[in-house]
Amino acid sequence: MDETKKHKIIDLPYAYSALEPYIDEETMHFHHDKHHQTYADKFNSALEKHPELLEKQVEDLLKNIEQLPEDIGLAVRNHGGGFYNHNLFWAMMASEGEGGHPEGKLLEAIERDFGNFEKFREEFTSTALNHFGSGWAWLVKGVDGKLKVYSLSNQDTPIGAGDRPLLTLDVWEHAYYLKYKNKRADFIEAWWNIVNWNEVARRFEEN
Ligand code: MN3
Repeated sequence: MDETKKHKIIDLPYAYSALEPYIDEETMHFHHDKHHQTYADKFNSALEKHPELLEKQVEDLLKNIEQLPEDIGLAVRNHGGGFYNHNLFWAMMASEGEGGHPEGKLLEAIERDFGNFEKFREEFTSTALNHFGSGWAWLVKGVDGKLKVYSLSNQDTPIGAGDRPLLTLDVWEHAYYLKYKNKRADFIEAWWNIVNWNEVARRFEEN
């Protein structure tokens, strides 16, 4: 297959140790270099069966899973979703103090749709904590402009439903087990320190 057409995982926009002590360097290596890379490899292998689909953006494929050839629909949903979700996840984090704060129009929308920032944070935290099994918690902007929080299982993404991802948290055990063991709540609490609010605001304001 044409190597240049393969989907590639993003390089981390910071050092592997940059999210310490909240996410440890070893977890970042396993998560990015092994787990994320495996999703990309399996996504590319599925597309090899229908090379014309390599011309398409991952977003287009994920928005139209129903229209994909039957033999690769599930692989695109799972591995294409895993490829896409992790690319978002890395960009939505930053070293402590580097990610800015929720402010301006983003903060206004959070206050409009959740009451205040603390209520938003509580809702996102409890959604991430109570998600049963593997999956992701999401803050999205709906087509009507409203912000919503929900979780999705496995590697499903909000974009099929037309929602724009603003912030996401991976709650698969591989995201936290090395450091936090079974304590997902501690991982979520720590993660709030390394949210890249500048990136969330950029996505919120994008046309
Ligand atoms: Mn993961």
